Amino acid sequence: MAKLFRAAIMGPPGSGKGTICKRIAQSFDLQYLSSGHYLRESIAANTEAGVLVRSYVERSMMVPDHVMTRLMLPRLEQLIGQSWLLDGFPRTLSQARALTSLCQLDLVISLNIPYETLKERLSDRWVHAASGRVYNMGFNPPQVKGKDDVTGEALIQHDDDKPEALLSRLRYYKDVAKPVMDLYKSQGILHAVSGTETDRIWPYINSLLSAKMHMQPSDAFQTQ
Ligand code: G5P
Repeated sequence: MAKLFRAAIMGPPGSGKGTICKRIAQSFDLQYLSSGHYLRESIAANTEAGVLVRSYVERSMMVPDHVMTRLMLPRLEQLIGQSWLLDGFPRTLSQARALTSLCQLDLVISLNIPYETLKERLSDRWVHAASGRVYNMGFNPPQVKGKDDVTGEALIQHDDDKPEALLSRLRYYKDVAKPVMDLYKSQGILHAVSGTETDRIWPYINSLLSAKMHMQPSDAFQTQ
């Protein structure tokens, strides 16, 4: 039987978590769980959680920990016995501790992307508000300028992607991410990856995953 493998990707806004996770999930056949996606989904469905988190997500502010863990942990509990990859969760020490109470991660990748690169990318980022689909005018442009590929609806740009707002978001990210990274470093599972282009980082991540998936200690009988 295949070994279980549980991984998470951390990184500041615009670091390429979503882009890289999609590649990993496809190449390694892992269940992919994105906190941002579940938040947007609950907002679109107008659930109780969606109403609660809307104002945070719209302003790119951190959703409170207890709401995030209530959103993510039940989904992970349903995946007992499966391998998965987390994008954007955990983001705080409290979230990381809640996750540890459920299961142990095998690998955490931290994307270390220079501020100038993030600024350039996010100022060029356009999103389809209803679905959260993300485009970049240079890297992955829509088929028709200003329109979503699937629905043809207009794309928008977030105020939070403007340079002043971005700088304070990145400072905040660093402060909350540091203790999370320290925790995973102390467990020997943190791998920091630096670079300015996803396509150049990808081969390294690809080899790292290939190596780890064949040597990590959990096995098919692991239940937590
Ligand atoms: P999200 O959706 O997790 P963020 O802000 O953490 O949102 P974001 O901005 O979506 O993360 P990303 O996933 O790291 O960025 O990066 P991406 O979307 O793949 O790439 C960014 C852009 O760069 C895209 O346009 C992409 O095409 C482009 N790009 C990628 N690689 C390259 C490259 O090599 N070159 C170029 N030129 N471009 C490239 O969470 C949304 C909100 O939900 C809340 C927060 O409010 C958050 O703001 N939230 C949480 N709150 C509390 N706790 C949690 N755990 C939370 N999770 C989410």
